[in-house]
Amino acid sequence: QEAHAAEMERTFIAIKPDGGQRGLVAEIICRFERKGFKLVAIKMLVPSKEFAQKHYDDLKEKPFFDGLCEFLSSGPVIAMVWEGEGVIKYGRKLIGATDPQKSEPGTIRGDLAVVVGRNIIHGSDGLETAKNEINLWFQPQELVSYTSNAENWIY
Ligand code: FUP
Repeated sequence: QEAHAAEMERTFIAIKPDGGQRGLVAEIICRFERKGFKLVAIKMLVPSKEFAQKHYDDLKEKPFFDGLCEFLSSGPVIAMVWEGEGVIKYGRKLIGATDPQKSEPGTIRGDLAVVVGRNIIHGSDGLETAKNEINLWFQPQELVSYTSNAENWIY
């Protein structure tokens, strides 16, 4: 069981400041939880602008980079690690397209957001970025190892 959990795929998910301000934290967590993914780390923090710049480092050449980092550091962020088979790719599916005008209804951004600069949630886009982002946002001891009874029924 322990070895199984260690091998399970993980992704970094963050509710951005707009999600918190709009009272959408429970709604967003609920969608990952009821799908069958497992929450293994969660904390609330206001990231510094420097930290936001690190998080979005691969977008530093984009014209919206400064505004994006300013925004991410403008209020509380709910940082999480979710675990489960296919959680990186399927997490992105739950989240929906980057631009909420293009996200399908039924997705988090499709149902709950309107503009790309306020798209309420972040999710890692691949195995490598997931590892990097989890390492950036969390200390190893903040990732909680536990067995949930539900897992026996999900898998
Ligand atoms: P995503 O992985 O869906 O979060 O999308 P990106 O990594 O491409 O973009 C990261 C964030 O930059 C988006 F969540 C919102 C912001 N962004 C803009 O503000 N304008 C754009 O044209 C594209 C992205």
